[in-house]
Amino acid sequence: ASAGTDGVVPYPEHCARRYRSAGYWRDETLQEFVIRRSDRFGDRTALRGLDHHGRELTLTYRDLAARTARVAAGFAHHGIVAGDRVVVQLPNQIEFIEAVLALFRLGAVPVFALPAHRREVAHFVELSTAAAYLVPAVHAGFDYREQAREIRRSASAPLLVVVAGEPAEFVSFDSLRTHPPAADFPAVQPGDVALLQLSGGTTGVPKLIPRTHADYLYSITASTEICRIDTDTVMMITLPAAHNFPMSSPGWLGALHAGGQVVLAPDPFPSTVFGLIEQFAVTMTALVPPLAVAWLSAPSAAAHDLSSLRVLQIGGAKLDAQLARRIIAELGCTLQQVFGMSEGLVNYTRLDDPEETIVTTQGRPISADDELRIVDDDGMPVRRGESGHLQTRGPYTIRGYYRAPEHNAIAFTEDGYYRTGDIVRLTPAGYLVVEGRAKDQINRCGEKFAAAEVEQVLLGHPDVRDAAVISVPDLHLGERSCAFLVSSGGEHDAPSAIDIRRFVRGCGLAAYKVPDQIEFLTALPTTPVGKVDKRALRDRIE
Ligand code: J2J
Repeated sequence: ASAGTDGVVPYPEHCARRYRSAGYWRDETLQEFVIRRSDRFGDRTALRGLDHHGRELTLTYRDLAARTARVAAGFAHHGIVAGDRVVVQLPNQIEFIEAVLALFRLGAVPVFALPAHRREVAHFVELSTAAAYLVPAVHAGFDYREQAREIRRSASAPLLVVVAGEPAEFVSFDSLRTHPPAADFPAVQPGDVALLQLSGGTTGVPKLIPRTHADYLYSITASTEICRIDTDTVMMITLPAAHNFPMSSPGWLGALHAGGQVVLAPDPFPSTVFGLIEQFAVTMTALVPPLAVAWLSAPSAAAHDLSSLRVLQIGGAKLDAQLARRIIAELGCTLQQVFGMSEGLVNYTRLDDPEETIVTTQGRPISADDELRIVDDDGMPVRRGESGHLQTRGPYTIRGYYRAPEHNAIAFTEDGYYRTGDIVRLTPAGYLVVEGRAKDQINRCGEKFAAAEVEQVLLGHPDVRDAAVISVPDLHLGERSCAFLVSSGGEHDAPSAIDIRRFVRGCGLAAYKVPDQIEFLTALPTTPVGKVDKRALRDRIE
């Protein structure tokens, strides 16, 4: 089955025609991306970072294209062909970029997992019927080969495992590079699926987001213009490079598209990134709000020259206006708020907007053809300026999750709008202000996950009879998660918080989903219709 059409909800033909004639969707694809960039920017520096050996590398556009060609040939040698899905789970290292660009070359479809994911990966492999899985050997103390073994054991189809590091019984990434570049690969079409991004999720398991070559490239190139990315840009990738934000808004793909430099930060902490900013004269990077707090309060800020930093993008979670003002005052750079989503729609404050707009709004859409609808609980449009549920459709917003018809019936309106689950209002100037969230999700440090996913796991504990997970405002994380549990043995026989945490981890959930706070109740409060009353739980914490 090809990822070109199967399981993907297409854009209606009249919309596709409009997006092409308006010039949003072009003939360009991500398949030729690295070759075209190399033709144009050959000897310029494209990428700096560590490889899996811990070596510091600097690659020109020509180097990157040459390596990509070899890695693509290596994947092809092992049977990966156009349309195959390949789950990529690598940290911010050179091999991540090489692998993704090589898969694009082949017309294969990367599926982006985060290094923190554990049992989630088995789900991505199954859902996408992946042909291959790409991992580090050991990263942050975790042996991914062990995880690969387990996934391979339970997978319903053969799975090629490629390891960036000591491969054990698997294929080593280094060996992929030994293959002579192939002459050519079958051409993909602009409307084909280029990649599968992860959704934060609002149900038991995270959904996959099919983005096409044309729609993704449009959002990237339009973003490079809005953010004024050019050959002088030095973009540091501070967040995990697999995230939609640092990948495409405009992210590392945008920086490479415009001929700039990409610097991969192996971790986002001041002790690492301040040195990189100084060493490579970084001009721009993207952060989530809790990281910005960590940067501002780092004692080492004064010891480094951060004056090269021109634009700091903050997004992924709500940025408090006071913090926004502090960032501008203390870092002395232009702040850009970014309110985006892997499903598509991205809003930016513009670089020359008045400071008040930058501080108090989350920006406006990329495209004149981004359609926004703000509705009340009954789906009726609210009066302009009032807050309501944001629905959107447009030239780079998906019409459905991958292989998820039942969920799509809920997550999308009949006329193709995506129900973002965000509560927003519009300012008179047409800027969005994010007021809250209707979806049952936790946004912890910018990592989103569904409350239901953790609740299901908690209910599997033999001593837990009922469970509800909510988000609670947190000084350091933005939001932390709190699990309310009802023990089967009654109040005095409740398991310990340590036991619960160990259990959740043992079930293989990513660490960021393990409840930060655990409270026991004799019963969960319910609403008149018998649903768990999460508002009452929230009030309890406050
Ligand atoms: C409040 N909530 C925000 C913001 C995202 C660019 C930037 C971010 C993402 C991203 C992205 C917010 N203020 N500034 O993909 O390309 C919350 C909303 C939204 C959800 C999407 C990009 N910016 N959010 O964060 O898919 O709830 O994408 O619906 O990870 O994050 O999360 P995600």
